Amino acid sequence: MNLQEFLEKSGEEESLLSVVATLAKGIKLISHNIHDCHQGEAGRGENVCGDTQMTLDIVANQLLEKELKENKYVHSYASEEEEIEVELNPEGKYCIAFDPLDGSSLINTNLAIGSIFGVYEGKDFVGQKGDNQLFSAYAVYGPRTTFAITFGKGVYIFSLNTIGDFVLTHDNPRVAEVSKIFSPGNLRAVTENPNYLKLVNEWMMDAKTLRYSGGMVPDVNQIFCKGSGIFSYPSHTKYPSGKLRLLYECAPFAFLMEAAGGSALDEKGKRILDIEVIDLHQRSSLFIGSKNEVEKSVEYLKS
Ligand code: FBP
Repeated sequence: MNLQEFLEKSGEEESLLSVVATLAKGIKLISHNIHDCHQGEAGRGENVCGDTQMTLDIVANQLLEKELKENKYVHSYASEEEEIEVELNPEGKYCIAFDPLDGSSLINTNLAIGSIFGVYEGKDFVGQKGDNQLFSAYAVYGPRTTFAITFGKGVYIFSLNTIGDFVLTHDNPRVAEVSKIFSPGNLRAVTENPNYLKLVNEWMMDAKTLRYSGGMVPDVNQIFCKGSGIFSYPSHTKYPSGKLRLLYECAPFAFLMEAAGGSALDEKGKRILDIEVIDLHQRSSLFIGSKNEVEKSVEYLKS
């Protein structure tokens, strides 16, 4: 089944489906730009023609802005690349939060990167909670380009084929309560947080398998694809509230994870989807993945 057929059968509102189709188009364009080697070196100042090259984060942001502006249902967007919210269509009914290119520092080493989206009804984000999302999604740009989506029940992962169609390749994967895989982000925190050191040691002594790429999108994506796992990113001195952004990274992934039976908490044990947005760029710590592992980890951090 391709994405269009899936959306037609979903029973979701026409306007929301049209936004999903717009995001899918944006992802194809971003994927194309990533694979264009002229863009791959972007961010080095001027190109051979003397034009200032833009980093791919900015290119991705502009591509999404252009596509979303053409969709009358989109009121506004907030992006990790923009300081403030950008209004697109005053009559629109949805606002969309996104990280256009997460992990862009990994591009030149050719590791996987991604885009992340959260869609809300309304005209702004402040005062919203992740729980209010109507739809969230992410794209992975790896050896394959994939698009994982949820309307809140079940996760569906589509892979881009050679004729430009997204085809369903992971039909409602579930995330088991326990896991033998761990992805420990921000290991620097062990130098000042003995509880995190204890937790990572516990994972190692449990003979869990380490899978960590340095990009949150591929690292959490593998939890859906393998059906279990835990990804952690606690706070430490450099990032006292955690590094990852609530609106662009934590909330969309938490919405997907709960839809697949997993869990997402901050290091104090608060459910990510219950945290109110008070600032577009607010940060959070994050423990996400297999439910029992997430709960146990947070207990460790609190002890
Ligand atoms: P950006 O928001 O700056 O893109 O950073 C996000 C991210 O790249 C995540 O994908 C990843 O999990 C994390 O930073 C890794 O950060 P670090 O290597 O600094 O621990």
